[in-house]
Amino acid sequence: MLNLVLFGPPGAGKGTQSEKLIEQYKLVHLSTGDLLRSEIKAGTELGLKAKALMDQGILVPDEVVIGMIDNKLKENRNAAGFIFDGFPRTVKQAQALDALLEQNGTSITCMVALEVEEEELTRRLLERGKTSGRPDDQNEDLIRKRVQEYNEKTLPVANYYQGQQKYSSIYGIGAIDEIFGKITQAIEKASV
Ligand code: B4P
Repeated sequence: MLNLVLFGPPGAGKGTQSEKLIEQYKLVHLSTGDLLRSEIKAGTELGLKAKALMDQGILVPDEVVIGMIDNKLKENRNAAGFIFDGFPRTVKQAQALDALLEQNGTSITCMVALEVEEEELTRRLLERGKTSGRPDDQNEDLIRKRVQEYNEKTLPVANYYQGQQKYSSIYGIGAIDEIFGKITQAIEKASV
């Protein structure tokens, strides 16, 4: 079973690369950002609470996202593996994910971190904001806030996987297919 964590700051290319990885490895894609946005679209109570935070560039509480992932893992018991995109975003989420996977007799295979400078992240997200309709992509201050949240709360997750010798880092600027090639190399190396 292949369980991959795709890691990196907002706009690093996690969603973009996930689409290609799902096709290549037939994994179930679990993006907490997408799951939260579908709750918002459906107008659920969870969605309303999440929207208030996401529109300010702030992380949603751990319990909320851990609960969503727990449900999705249960719904997909027979999957060939999972790609976790935008999750875990805190050390508490990483610990919870390990515990949930252990209950199913499996574990994370590897974490691949995409490294992209802040200037390029801002440029990409503002560009996406022109067509995505995502409020969190349309304002430079908000993007700065999201990067700040990442640096403070999410970066320690990299150390967590480093401690488990499951971490690899890839430079995320360049052609999408070139970056994809480097990610698949890292996965193959971790899977032997
Ligand atoms: P996400 O939906 O995860 O948002 P993201 O980080 O912006 O997405 P991503 O990084 O996948 O975008 P991509 O690079 O593919 O989260 C949104 C919000 O939800 C968070 O701020 C938070 O509030 C909340 N949330 C989500 N998960 C949570 C969790 N676990 N805990 C708490 N809160 C959570 O795409 C960016 C753009 O770059 C695209 O337009 C793409 O075309 C472009 N691009 C990609 N690769 C490129 C390349 N190589 N060259 C040029 N452009 C490229």
